[in-house]
Amino acid sequence: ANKLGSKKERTLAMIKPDAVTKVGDIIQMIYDASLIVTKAKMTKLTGKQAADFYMEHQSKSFFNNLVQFVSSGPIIVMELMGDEAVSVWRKVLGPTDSGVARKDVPASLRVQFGTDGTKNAGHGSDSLASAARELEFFFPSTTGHGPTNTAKYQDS
Ligand code: RTP
Ligand code: MG
Repeated sequence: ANKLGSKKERTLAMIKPDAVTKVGDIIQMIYDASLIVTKAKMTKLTGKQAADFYMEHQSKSFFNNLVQFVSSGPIIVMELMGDEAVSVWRKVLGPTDSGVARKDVPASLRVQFGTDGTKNAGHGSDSLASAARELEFFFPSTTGHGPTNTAKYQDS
């Protein structure tokens, strides 16, 4: 914690396929929340990679829809950094269901750019532990043996 009692954190933000064209507005929302973008890339997940990423939800009724949706087109993933980045970014996203989120004031990212409980524009890590796993998934740490890393995740 710093002098003000807040903690610098990193989190994984994903702009889902339904909102990649809104990347400009979304980056503005990131800056307005006093977070900074420290890593970013546009990519596309295979169904298997999407299932891996969301494996905590594999027993849920919505799992197949979720995997299908998140692998349906390009996504943008970012490492965000700032005071309490994990909770701050989830607050920017708003409630999971964009339909429910629509009742929120002020308008969250999911209100503005999402559609429903599945097509909801964005993802944010839900804890520091999730953030560590998800950042490693998309931005694997290199082991110091030159420019090629042995990524669990690779662009394809
Ligand atoms: P996320 O992980 O994407 O940041 O979203 P979240 O924490 O707010 O919600 P979570 O419960 O982790 O669900 C992950 C994603 O699955 C899709 N979903 N569909 N009932 C449904 O149709 C349903 N419920 C969840 C959403 O895309 C949600 O963001
Ligand atoms: Mg979640």
